[in-house]
Amino acid sequence: MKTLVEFINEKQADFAYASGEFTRLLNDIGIAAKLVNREINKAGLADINGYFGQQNIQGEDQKKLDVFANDCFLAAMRHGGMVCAVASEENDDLYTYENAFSQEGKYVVAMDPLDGSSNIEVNVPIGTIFSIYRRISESGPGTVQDLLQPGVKQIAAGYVIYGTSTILVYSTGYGVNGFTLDPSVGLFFLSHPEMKIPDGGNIYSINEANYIYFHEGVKQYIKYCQQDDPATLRPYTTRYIGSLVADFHRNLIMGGIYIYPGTKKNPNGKLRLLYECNPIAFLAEQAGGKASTGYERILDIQPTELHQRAPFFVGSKAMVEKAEEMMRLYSE
Ligand code: AHM
Ligand code: MG
Repeated sequence: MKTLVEFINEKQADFAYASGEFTRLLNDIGIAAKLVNREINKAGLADINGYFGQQNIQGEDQKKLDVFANDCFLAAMRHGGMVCAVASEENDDLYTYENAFSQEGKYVVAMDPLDGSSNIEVNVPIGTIFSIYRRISESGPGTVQDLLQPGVKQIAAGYVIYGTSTILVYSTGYGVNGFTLDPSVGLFFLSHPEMKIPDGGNIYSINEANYIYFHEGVKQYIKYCQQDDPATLRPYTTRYIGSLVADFHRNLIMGGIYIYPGTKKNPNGKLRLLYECNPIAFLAEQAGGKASTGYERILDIQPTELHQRAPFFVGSKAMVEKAEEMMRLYSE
């Protein structure tokens, strides 16, 4: 039984950016995940469900658990002093640490502290997503430019799924590994070593209620998924939880595609490039899958804003390529 901490220490030597500091950063993320997990588990009991009374920059109502998770991860990273700045879904502007120790930190982090938060009240899996870069600036408080790096520059990314079990999945660019929290001892144990996404699958995940707003290529891909062709496992099956982390985690294990496309109303879709698409795309590629806007590789996009959005097609390689083919064929 290997713990997350043992695994990180063991793998440090393989890792191009190997440093005790980086190891501590991953450990701190693991600690914050445990604290958030504890609060989520008692969410139905305590007066912690419900709205916080403010809106975030996207105009969405913030919930108490969103705010708790954000505070928890920010505090865990302050404590370690390895991170100089954080871009969070819950903070309008870049969050920078004021303490001199953190300002010397070599890393910047983009995170969605509680993804899928519309599912909190109904006991459906939610998650935390994180993405780590080396800073570009030399020292002092981190800058927005430190965060505006394309996803290929990530040195690590991962998520925590708070589901029937709590699992932390991460990659430092050397494959993907998953660790399940044993709540009785409070430790993450390696449970999903060297995760590989099946090349094909029969699950497609998309919010089909938006069908009338979809690009013709997306509509045609959905039709393709629904055709009868047993040789290619069609018709596929639909699974849509409405928590990106949970939908991706299932597809990672079973094979499948998740799509949040651009629509006529919102050409860049809904999901945020820095802390939703990029980290999930990094994991998908590391597991042998693919992530695209429908036309181009997610990880190649040069971001221009902290909260920018991108259309997102991610999952099994063959399935994403088929969807891209439809987008090209039916270009509007
Ligand atoms: P959030 O970060 O505000 O929770 O939004 C992101 C979530 C994803 O987890 C999920 O896949 C998607 O939004 C669901 O959106 P929709 O309800 O439009 O299908
Ligand atoms: Mg969120």
